[in-house]
Amino acid sequence: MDSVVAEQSINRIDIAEYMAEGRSRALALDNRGPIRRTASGAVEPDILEAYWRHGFYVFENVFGAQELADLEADFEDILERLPAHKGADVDSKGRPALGVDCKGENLYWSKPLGDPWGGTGFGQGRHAVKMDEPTPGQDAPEDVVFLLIGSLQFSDACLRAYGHPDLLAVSAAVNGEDFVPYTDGLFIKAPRLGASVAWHQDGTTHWDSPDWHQGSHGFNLMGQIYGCTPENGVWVIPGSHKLGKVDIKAKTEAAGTTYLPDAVPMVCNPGDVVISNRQLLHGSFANTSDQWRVTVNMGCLPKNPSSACAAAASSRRR
Ligand SMILES: O=C(O)CCC(=O)C(=O)O
Repeated sequence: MDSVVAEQSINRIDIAEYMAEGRSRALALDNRGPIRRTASGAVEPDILEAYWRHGFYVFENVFGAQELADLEADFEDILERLPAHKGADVDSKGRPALGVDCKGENLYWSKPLGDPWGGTGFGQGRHAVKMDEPTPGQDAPEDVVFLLIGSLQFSDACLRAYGHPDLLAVSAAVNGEDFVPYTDGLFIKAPRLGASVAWHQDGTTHWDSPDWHQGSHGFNLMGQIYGCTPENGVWVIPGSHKLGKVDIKAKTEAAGTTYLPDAVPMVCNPGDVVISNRQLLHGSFANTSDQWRVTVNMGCLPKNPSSACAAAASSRRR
């Protein structure tokens, strides 16, 4: 924790206070609760209205005890099968490591508590500003996996989560009936090791489109296996999905810090799932806390991004 104290003086803010205030601001928003449906099975309109207004909504208790146990068991199996270290072909037990036979890049590594993408060209330069990189403990490994892409091929529980009927109903309500899944991954934030994901907006294709709208780049569903806290969770700027491309450098320079004062954290219990508009300005700090955060990331895009979903058309325009 010494390193966190050091960062406080650099940024001249009290990190503990920032976390506590962010939590209060997040819990004061009217964007959390179970997925509620009307008698005809539609997602309740007030949920959709709050989603479009804030750009995110915390669905509580989506995964039940058995689904959570399955997700946790699969995640633990995945952890065991990771390469013993960056570049290794075998896991810590000498077996062929997960992903070594995959053609695509499945594993993303970082220095512990690092920010591998901030200020780099990764993702078409969308992570414009580097976050704080606290010093890890002396027993920390050289590198840690913080993102696994292609989780559905490694976990049936993740596959089942993707097909959760309530989440598919939410997807149809937001995107319109014709939508496509586009990503599957696990963001892995190990206690006292997990990397930061610098502030960014997702999506690269439709920012300059003449019929760009609040839903053009779809959304992510972020299922929480262990819950998430201000210290280890994703932070967002509510409403920023309506702004178009945000100048992140100018914003952090104006704030004098990457601990943006208008941001709020996603606060979740195990089994909660956040729907998060990909155009929201969002990011996460290095996980200096003692708690795991593992996000089961699932995303859906409208099949035709320029067509407005009838239910949301009136509230989704810029
Ligand atoms: O989970 C995180 O820390 C970052 C997630 C994120 O940036 C994303 O899903 O686009």
